[in-house]
Amino acid sequence: MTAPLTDPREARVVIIGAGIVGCSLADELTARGWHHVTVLDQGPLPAPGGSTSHAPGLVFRTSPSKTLTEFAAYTVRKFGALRVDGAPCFLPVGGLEVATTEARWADLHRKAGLAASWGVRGRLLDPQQCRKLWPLLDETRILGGFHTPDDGLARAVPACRAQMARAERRGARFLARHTVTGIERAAGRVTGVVTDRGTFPADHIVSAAGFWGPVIGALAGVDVPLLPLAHQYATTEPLPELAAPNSPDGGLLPALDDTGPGQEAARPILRHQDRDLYFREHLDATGGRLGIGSYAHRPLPVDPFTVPAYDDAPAMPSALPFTPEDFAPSWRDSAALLPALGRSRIAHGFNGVFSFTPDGMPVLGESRALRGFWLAEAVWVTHSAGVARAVAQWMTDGRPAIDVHTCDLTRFEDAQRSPAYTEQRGAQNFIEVYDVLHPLQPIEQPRPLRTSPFHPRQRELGAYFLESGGWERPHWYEANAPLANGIRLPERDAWSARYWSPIAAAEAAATRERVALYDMTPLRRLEVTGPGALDFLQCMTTNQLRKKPGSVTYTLLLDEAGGIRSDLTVARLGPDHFQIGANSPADLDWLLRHAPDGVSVRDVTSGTCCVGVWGPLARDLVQPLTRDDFSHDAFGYFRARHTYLGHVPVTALRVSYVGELGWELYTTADLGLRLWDTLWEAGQAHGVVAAGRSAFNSLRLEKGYRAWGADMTTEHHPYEAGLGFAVRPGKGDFTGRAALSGLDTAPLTRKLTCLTLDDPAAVVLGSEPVLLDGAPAGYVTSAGYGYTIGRCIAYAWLPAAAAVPGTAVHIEYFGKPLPATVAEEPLVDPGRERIRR
Ligand code: FAD
Ligand code: THG
Repeated sequence: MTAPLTDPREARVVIIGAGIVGCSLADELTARGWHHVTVLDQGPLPAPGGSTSHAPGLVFRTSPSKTLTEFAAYTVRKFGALRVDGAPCFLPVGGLEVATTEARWADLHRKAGLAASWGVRGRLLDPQQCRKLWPLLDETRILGGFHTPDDGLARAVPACRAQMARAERRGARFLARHTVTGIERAAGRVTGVVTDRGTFPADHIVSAAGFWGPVIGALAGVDVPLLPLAHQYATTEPLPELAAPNSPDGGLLPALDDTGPGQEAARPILRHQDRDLYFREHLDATGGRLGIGSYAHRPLPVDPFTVPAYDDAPAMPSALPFTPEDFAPSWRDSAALLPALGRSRIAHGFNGVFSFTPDGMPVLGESRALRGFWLAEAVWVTHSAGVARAVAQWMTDGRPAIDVHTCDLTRFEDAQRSPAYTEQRGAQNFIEVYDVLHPLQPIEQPRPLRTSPFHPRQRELGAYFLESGGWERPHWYEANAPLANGIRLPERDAWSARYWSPIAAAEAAATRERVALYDMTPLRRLEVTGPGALDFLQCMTTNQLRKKPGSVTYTLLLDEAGGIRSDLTVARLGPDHFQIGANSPADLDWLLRHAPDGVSVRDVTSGTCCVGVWGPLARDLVQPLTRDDFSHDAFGYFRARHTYLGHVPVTALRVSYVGELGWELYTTADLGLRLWDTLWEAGQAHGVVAAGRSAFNSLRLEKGYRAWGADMTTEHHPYEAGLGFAVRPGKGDFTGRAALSGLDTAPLTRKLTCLTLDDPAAVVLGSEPVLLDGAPAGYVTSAGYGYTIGRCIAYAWLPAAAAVPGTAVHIEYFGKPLPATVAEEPLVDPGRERIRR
C-alpha cells in the first residue's frame, strides 16, 4: 500500500484540490515529514471556488458514527488552535438542536446518549433555557433542545489559509490555476498528474477534488461513488435583533461588542431538523444577518462533468443561482421558529453544490487497482481535519489510528457501484440527512437488489426483510407467528419495537429446542487456492492453519499494529484449497493486496449459497439425507467435508454462530432452492422452522460470539476483545504478531465486556453510553434480547477495572439510566456441550 521506497515520506505526493480537505491534508503530511507535497487547484487561491469557498462552516460533532464524531472532534481541536491575522479559525459558539415534535425530542435524548458515548459534552435544555441561548426562538414552538457548548463554526477559508501557510513553510507547493486533465500510470501504479500547465511526477495522488471526485476518478479509471447535489443557503437583511446583546434577564453570551476581530457569530449554531433547517449568525460592525441552510427542497443533482470552469461561472463553480421557489417553505418554517424574521427578508441566496454518497459517509483510501491513487472525497468541513489526519496516517504508517472501515472506499459491494445506485442513494441521503433514523432502518430503494436462492420460499413463509450490503435478509418469518402465541415477553417501548417482532423469540426457542434453517448466503465467502495458499494465509492470520484438510479454524486478520481487521473461519478443503468465511468487502481487498503470484483469491459469495441447520435435532434432520457418517465421532466440531444431501452436492462445515449443534451447508446458487426444499421436507418430522437475523443475533450474543465492525475493529487488539484464544504467536510470523508481543500477559486497560440488564423488560439497541458511578465510562457495541436467559444482553467497551462480573453499571437509554450488571460470559453453554455432541 505504500510507495516502493524505504521511507514513505520521501515519495512525491500530488494533492488535487485546495479546498479544506486538500489544505488540511498538505498540513498533516508535511507535519509528518513528507517533503514533496504539491497541491493543485484549477481555481485561484485561497478560495478556488469549490464547496469550501462558501461553506458556512457549522460543526455539529455528534453522530451515530463514532468515526465521524472523532473526525469532527479533531477538526474542532485543530482549527481552534489555528489563527489567521490574529483571528481564530474556529468559533466555539456551541451548538443547539431544537425539537418541535415528540419524535425529535425523544431522538435528542438518544443523541445526548450518543454524545456521551463518543465523549462530546452536551446537555438537554427546556424551552426557556433554549431561549436564553437564542432569544429569537419562539419557545412555545419547541419542546426542548440539545446544547453542545464545544461545537461551533469553522471558518473554512481562513483554516485553508492557515494550513496552506504552515505547509508551505514546511516545503509544500500550492499551485493555483492548474487544471488536472490526466492521470499517468504504469504497471498498476500512478506516475504523474497531467495539467493544462504541465505534468507533475507523482508516487501518490490524492483526489481531494470534492464534488468533482467522479471527474478525477474517470481520469484514473476508478469509480468514485458520490453524487453532487445543490443545497440552499440564504442570508437575511440585517436584523437589529441579532446585533442586540442577549436577553436582559441574564443572557449566557457576551455582549457583541466584546466579540473581537473575526467574531462573526456569538450565539450557538442552531438546527431545526424537523424542518430540515440550520441557522448561523453573520455579524459585522453594522449588525447582523442570519444565515439559513435548507435541506427541505427537492434533490437538485448536478453533473460534475458539466460544471463550468472558474472563469465561466456566474459566481463560483460550486454556487448555482438561487431558486427562490424551492426556498419558500423553508422561509415560512424559519419565520415560525424565529418570529423576528417576519420583519426581514432574504437578501442573498445561492444553491451550493457538495457531495452525497450512497450511505452518507466519506470515501477514503487507496485504490487497489491503481496503487498510489487515493481518495479523500465527500468530506464535510466538519470532518475535514480528522479525515486529513487519518489519510496522512494511512499514507505514512499504512493504517489510520482510528477505525475508518465505514469510510473505506472498499466498503461497497459490486452491486452498489453502479452510477444508478450512486444517484438513487445519494439523492435519498440528501432527503434523509436530518431525519430521525432507526439503527435498523433499511433503505427503501433499490430493493430487492440481491436475493438468495431461498428467496421464493422465504416470501412464502412471510419473511420480514431488512437490507444489508444489497441483500434481502429475513429478520423473522410471519409463518412462525403461531409459535409465538405461548411466549410471554415484556412490552417494548416504541423505538425498540421497530423492526422487531416477538416471533424472533419463538424462532430462538425453536433453535434451542428443535432445529432451524438460517439463510447464511450473505456471509461472505472467499476461495483461496494455489500452491502458496497455506503459507500465504499463515502469514496473513493469527491462528494455526497448518492442519489436515477437513479442518476449520477460527482466526483473525490483524493490521501491522495488531488491530483486528476481521475475524474469519478458514476451512481447509484440500492441500491448496481454502474456503474463508469473512466479513466486509475490505477482507477481499486486503487479501488481494497481499496475495503473492500463484495464489488466487476469489469472492465466491454471489455464485454460491449457504444454509445453517442448527439445533439439537440438526443431526436427525441431516443424517438420513446422506450416506456419509454425520455422527460426532465421524464428523467432529469445526470439521469440514464434501457430501451429497439428496441430489445436492454440498460442502458441510460443522460451525455454528448460534451455538447449537449443526452445520453450515454450502452449494452453488443453481442448486440452492433444491437444497432448501430437501432440508425443509426432511425437517418436517422434526418441527423445523425457518429463522431470521433477529433470533440469530440473540443467540450469538448469548454465546458471546463477537461481531466484527460492531464489537471490535482495528482500534482493538485480540486480548482486550476476548479473542486471544485465536492468536498463536508460536506458529511463525504473521501480520501484527510483533505488535502483540507482550500484550497477552500485560494487564488490560479496557475490555469488551458482557453486560445484562437487570430489569427483564429493559432493552437497549447499541451505541448507548455505559455509566460507572453516574459518569460515562464506555459504550455499548451491540445488544439484543437473550430469549433463553430472559434479559437483554449488551456488549460494551469498559475500563478493565470495571469489567469484573458482578459490577453494577447503568446504560443510558433515551436519557434513562437502566441498571445493568457485568456478567460472566458466555451466558449460555459455557461448557460447549450443546455444540459438541
Ligand atoms: P472543495 O472545497 O470543493 O475543494 C475541491 C477543490 O478541487 C476545488 O477547489 C476545485 O477547484 C478543485 N478541483 C476540482 N477538479 C479539479 C481539477 N480537475 N483540477 C484542479 N483542481 C480541481 N459542511 C460542513 O461541515 N458544515 C456546513 O455548515 C456546511 N455547509 C454547507 C453549505 C453549503 C451551501 C454547501 C454547498 C456545502 C456545505 N458544507 C458544509 C459542505 C462542505 O462545504 C464540503 O463538504 C467541503 O467544503 C468539501 O471540501 P473539499 O475540500 O472536499 O472540496
Ligand atoms: N461462519 C463462517 N464464517 C464466519 C462466520 C460464521 N466468518 C465471519 C464470522 N462469522 C466469524 N465469527 C465467528 C465467531 C465465532 C465462531 C465462528 C465464527 C465460533 N467460535 C467457537 C467458539 O468461540 O467457541 C469456536 C472457536 C474455536 O474453536 O477456535 O464458532 O458464522 N463460516
